[in-house]
Amino acid sequence: MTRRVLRERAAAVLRANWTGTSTVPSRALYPHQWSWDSAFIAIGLRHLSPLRAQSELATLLAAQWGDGRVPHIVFNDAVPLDAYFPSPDFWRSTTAGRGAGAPAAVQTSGIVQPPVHALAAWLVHRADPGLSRARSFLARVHPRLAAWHHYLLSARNAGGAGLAAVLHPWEQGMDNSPCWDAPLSRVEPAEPGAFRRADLDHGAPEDRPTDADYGRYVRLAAEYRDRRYADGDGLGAFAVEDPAFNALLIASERALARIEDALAMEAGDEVPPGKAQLKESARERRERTETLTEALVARLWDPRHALFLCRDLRAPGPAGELVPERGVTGLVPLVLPALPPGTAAALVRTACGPHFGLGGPARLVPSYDLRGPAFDPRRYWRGPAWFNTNWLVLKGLRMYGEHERADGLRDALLDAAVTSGFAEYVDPRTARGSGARGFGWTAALALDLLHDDGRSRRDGLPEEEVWA
Ligand code: 9WN
Repeated sequence: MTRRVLRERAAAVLRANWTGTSTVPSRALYPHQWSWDSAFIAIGLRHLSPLRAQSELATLLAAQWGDGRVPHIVFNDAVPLDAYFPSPDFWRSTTAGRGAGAPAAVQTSGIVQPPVHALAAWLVHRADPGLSRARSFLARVHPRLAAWHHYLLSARNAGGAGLAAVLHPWEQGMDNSPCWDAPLSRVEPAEPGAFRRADLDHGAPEDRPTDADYGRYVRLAAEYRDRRYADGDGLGAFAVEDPAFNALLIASERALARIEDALAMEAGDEVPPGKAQLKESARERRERTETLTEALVARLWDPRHALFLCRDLRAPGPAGELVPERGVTGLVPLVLPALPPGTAAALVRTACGPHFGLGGPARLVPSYDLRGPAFDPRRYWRGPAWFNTNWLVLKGLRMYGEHERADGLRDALLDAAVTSGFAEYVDPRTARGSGARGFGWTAALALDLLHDDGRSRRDGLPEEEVWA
């Protein structure tokens, strides 16, 4: 398969999933706009159409709530209610979310997803800085991204150490990861008859979360809604500090500092935010990336596993406890440049060791421990390899100079993407596809990986800068 054919096929997926203002992850399974999907999709789309990539992010951010949260789903009101569950009539954003500032003009969910957006916005800007300036792209997204990060750093600082907590497995994005089994075990599932899953109309039951998991997802989301999406002392039964979520927040803080630097170059001091204010904010963000990285290491690094683990804030004890499960989330902090000495090397050894098997039994990084008791190569986030997490691990390998391993992973990802028909996820050992086909971020990140060649690291192409 030539690079040209791969590019055409990936572009065709993104065209087919484009609605005119954003891209659906999958026409059948996920027929609305999803938050972190859109960020990854914009990262790939910038190679085809920087204009569409800008619109992708602008559409998502237009649905931001007054309190700063960016909802995990923005619903398309032309899609029938029964096409996806939970639908707008479950979330009731315009009524239950009114106090938290949910928009009146569009229906959304009330939970969030990982903050990949500032990173995506910076990469989209760098793909065509002229177009970006002509359309004031950075100036338009900057206040929304700043409010989004502020929300996560304040309202979600449930553990008090500065890290953001997720209140629902859907917020972290790796929905049925075994990392959630212990924290979720305290949640009473909703009655099976109280809801109807739409995902099983399109996906094989053995590829998807179980009914018991769904019952717990529904209970948690309904309780949050019934608290009118208020954060603070009344946090619900599930609160977890997650390594990938926080690593992405830190990487996005760095990107937001770069965005502020770029805006400061053009700003005067007459109209706020002026040059001085932008520069000061960028400086504060850089400092914060350091303190947050320290907090991430202090709270979530586990030397025994040589991996970052999730912290279950609802477990007994003043700071909750670490969940002793190896999920791919624990490898994602490799994208951070300022890890303490030895930590990155230990993470690379873990990625390539018996539990994740990269370069050995696994072609792609599995979502969960190959040797773990809950490993299942087909079921969603309990083993299969996903393209977004693999893309992040690959960026981390590059960051720490592991170029041979990164090249091998890139080639395996491109091959798996095209042979699986741009599957949602694949068996990490055989690359056999599961879940949706024509999946948005698989196509987008394959497109991006076509640009991840030896040249970018020699010449320091713009996208490399953001990771360094
Ligand atoms: C719930 C859209 C989303 C991804 C998530 C993935 C899956 C939804 C679902 O699909 O979650 O948000 O219905 O299972 O787990 O990461 O953003 O692609």
